[in-house]
Amino acid sequence: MKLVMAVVQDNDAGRLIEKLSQKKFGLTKLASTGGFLKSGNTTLMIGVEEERLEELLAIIEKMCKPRKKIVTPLPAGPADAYVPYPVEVLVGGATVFILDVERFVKV
Ligand code: 2BA
Ligand code: 2BA
Repeated sequence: MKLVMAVVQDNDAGRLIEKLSQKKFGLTKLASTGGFLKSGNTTLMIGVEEERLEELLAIIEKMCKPRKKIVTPLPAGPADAYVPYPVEVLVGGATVFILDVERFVKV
């Protein structure tokens, strides 16, 4: 078994969860916050049998779209040197970690 931790954008999370539930993937949704944008995103914890891993990854890839976000950096250093240039960053589709599960029990 593998544990997939997928960080996705809130905008994609609802549809993704619906699709995964339809396809009978077990999952837990965690509310999370990106360290860089400091805004909310969604982390899905999905325990999956190895033979369904590629199917799962294909669904995540299909449902999660990359989006551009504009960030205005917060002032740092002397105020008169601060020029608040907005910076464009590309977020997502999804950041996915795949871990080996040593043991999975329901008690
Ligand atoms: P359980 O299987 O005991 O799961 C309880 C909670 O544990 C789940 O809440 C979910 O948060 C987490 N969980 C279970 N399997 C997981 C996995 N493989 N990976 C990550 N987290 C997992 P819910 O998703 O709200 O499900 C509540 C109960 O509804 C489940 O109890 C199960 O009996 C049933 N269920 C879940 N998904 C279903 C589905 N697609 N179709 C029919 N019944 C489902
Ligand atoms: P955030 O940390 O809010 O990052 C949002 C986007 O900002 C990132 O998109 C990336 O394009 C950009 N970014 C992040 N850190 C940056 C930096 N130090 N300088 C310039 N640009 C930066 P994604 O890479 O698609 O990441 C989306 C979300 O996935 C992240 O939200 C974070 O919550 C999570 N994530 C990404 N890489 C991670 C990692 N190595 N470990 C844990 N979580 C990660």
